[in-house]
Parts: sequence; C-alpha cells; structure tokens
Amino acid sequence: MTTNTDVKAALRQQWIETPSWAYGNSGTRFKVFSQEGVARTPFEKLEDAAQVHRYTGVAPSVALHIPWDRVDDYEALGKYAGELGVSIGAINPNVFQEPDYRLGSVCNPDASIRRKALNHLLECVEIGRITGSTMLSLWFADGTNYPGQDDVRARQDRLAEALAVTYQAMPEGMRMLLEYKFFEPSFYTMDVPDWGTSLMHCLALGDRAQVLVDTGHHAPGTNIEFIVANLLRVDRLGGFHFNSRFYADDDLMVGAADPYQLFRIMSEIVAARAHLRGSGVAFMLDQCHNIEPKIPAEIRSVMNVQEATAKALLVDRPALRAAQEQGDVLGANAIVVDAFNTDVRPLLAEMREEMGLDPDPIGAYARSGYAERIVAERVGGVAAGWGA
Ligand code: RM4
Ligand code: MN
Ligand code: MN
Repeated sequence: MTTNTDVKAALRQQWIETPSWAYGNSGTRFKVFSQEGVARTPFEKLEDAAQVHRYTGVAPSVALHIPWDRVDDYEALGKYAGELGVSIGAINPNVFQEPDYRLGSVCNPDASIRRKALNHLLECVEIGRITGSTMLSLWFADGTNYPGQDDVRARQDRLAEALAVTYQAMPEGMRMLLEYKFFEPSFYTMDVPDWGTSLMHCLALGDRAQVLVDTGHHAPGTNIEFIVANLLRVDRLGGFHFNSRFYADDDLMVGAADPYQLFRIMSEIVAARAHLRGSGVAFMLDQCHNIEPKIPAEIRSVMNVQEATAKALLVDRPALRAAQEQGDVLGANAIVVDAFNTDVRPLLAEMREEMGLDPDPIGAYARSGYAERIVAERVGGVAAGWGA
C-alpha cells in the first residue's frame, strides 16, 4: 500500500516543462488578442517561465521554438536560464511558416526546399548542443490536401532520409522526439499522422528516436492511454505535449477538458514507473493561452498534471493486481475510480509546504505583484506572438 509520504516523495521528483510560446500572444486564425506585459524577447519568456517554477517547484525547464526564439547568442540565453533557476528544454524546429513550405518541408517534392528544411533541423541540433538541451522535438506540418497531389510513399522516403541525416548529427546525449498529428494543416494526408507512423520511423533510426504524444492530436474518442501503455512497453515513449481539447487541436490547459483522461494516462505512466526521473519520459506542456493570463494559466496546468499524477499514485496497485487475477471486473474498476475520486489537493498543499513553497501557487503568484510589474515595465518593443 502506498503511503502519503511515498506519494509526496514521487511528486517532488516530478519535472514538467513549459513551452516558451505559452508566454507569447496567441490566438486563432480569426484573432490574436494581445495582452499587456507579454514577454518581448526569449529572455523575458524565460523570466516568466521561472515564475512558474518558482511557485510550483516542478517546472525547471523551458522548451524553445526556433525561429520564434531566435537570438544572436544562444550561450547567453542558456546562461540566463541558469541564472533564473531554469534550463533550456526541448528544441522545436519550425519548418511550417515560410512560403517555401506550401507543399511541405522535408517531404516537399522539390529537393532544394527539402534541403533548406533539413538545414534548419541541423541548425536546431546545434542550438541544442550550445544550450545544453537534450531533446530535439520534431513536428512536421507536411501532408497533402487532395488525393493524387503527391506520392504518399515517396514522401515517407523523403522524411526517412531527412530524419536519418538529422539523427546522425545529434550529439550522443540528445534524443529525437517525433510528434504526430492526424490532421491540420493538411486535410487529406499528414505525413506523420499517428503513433504507428512515428514509431516506424523511430525504429528505423535507433534507440534515441522516440514518439512524442501530443494529447490534442488525436481523433475524438481515441484511447490515448492505450497508446501510452504500448509505447512504454517497447521503450519508445519519448514524452508528452500536454494540453486539452474539446474538438481539434485546441491547445487549452491540460486537464481542463477531461481530467479523467489525464488521470488514465498518468495511471499508465505510474504503472510502468515512468513518472520517476530517469525514466526518460519528458512531460511537457504545449499550450496557448488566447484569452486567459498566461503565467497563472501555466501554473494551473502544472497543478493539474500534479493532481492527476497524485491520483494515479494512489491507485492501490497490489489490490488492483489481485482483483485482475481473480477476474473481479467491478472490484478492479472500483480501485481505479476510487483513486480518481480522491481529493488530492490537501496532500499537494502539504507537499508544497514541505518544499518551502506556498501551498497555494496561484494565490502566491497573484500576491507577488509580478503581473503588475511586467505590465509597467514591458512597454515599448514588440510583444512576442504566435508566428512572431
Ligand atoms: C503543432 C504541434 C507542435 C507545436 C506547434 C506550434 O500543432 O503541436 O508541437 O510546436 O503546433
Ligand atoms: Mn505539440
Ligand atoms: Mn498541436
């Protein structure tokens, strides 16, 4: 039986990475509502991310998106992160926002455009090396809109080739995470639409290529925890992009739409002991805060992941195994549902106090005056924004 002390010890080790793009302005294709005090530079994004870590104690790294976070001196950026008490996490190349990429990036029928995209991937490997990042996180918008538009198999060959060159270029301590998404921006085929396609490429590449599961990138009703369990089984779950969706790739706060799904996912993670540091699974947020203030939204998201993890840790595993072995369908299910229905907020508050943190991260952030300060200080310049 797991005690509350065990649960708290496991939760203290948690590491949830926040994305630099969550701290910039974002919106839909209809409107971006800009907010006052929004970070203007990658350095300011790191400052905001450091606030999330300061009040939660479990968000010590920040993912970058290049070129959104392009700077002249990456060494200085990495150093600044260190001074703020955070580090640079996954490097996300961006090969979907230039006119050249109309027909794709590394899968484009034009070899010179493929080369350009590949060069950007290689540049990101280098940025990772300089900043001390250990993950190259790849997502491709590549695909087609109409049957016949391009050769489906040839596109896979082009993808495999670019991935192989990139993989070879990675330093030893770096992993490649390959993200999938079933539709959008392409509507007929995406070149990496699902975990099967991602896994096939990873298997061909080698041990340091793993699948990235973005919780918003599945058709409604998809059993994501089944995918997670299977990837864990073959040691190819590289990490998550956590967010919530009601309809498509909504990028809302994780746990907002379906906390039970998040719990079921974390339950598979805990069952495989993959929540422990060193398991190699990266727990990252990939969210945009279009109408809500960004820093507290990230804090809330981190807390949502913590709550789901705490509940998953409370599942009575020996009792569950016994019920499963006895074929006790209702008993086994009840053990899982009981854990989900436990109010873990007092336990988390206690753990935060033990860590020297305020038991109420959102309230503590609000009381700190940081939000008012950035509104007053960040005047002039251009706020970072989606696509900026
Ligand atoms: C994609 C995908 C990627 C993210 C971009 C901005 O849908 O989720 O991870 O980098 O959006
Ligand atoms: Mn993502
Ligand atoms: Mn997405």
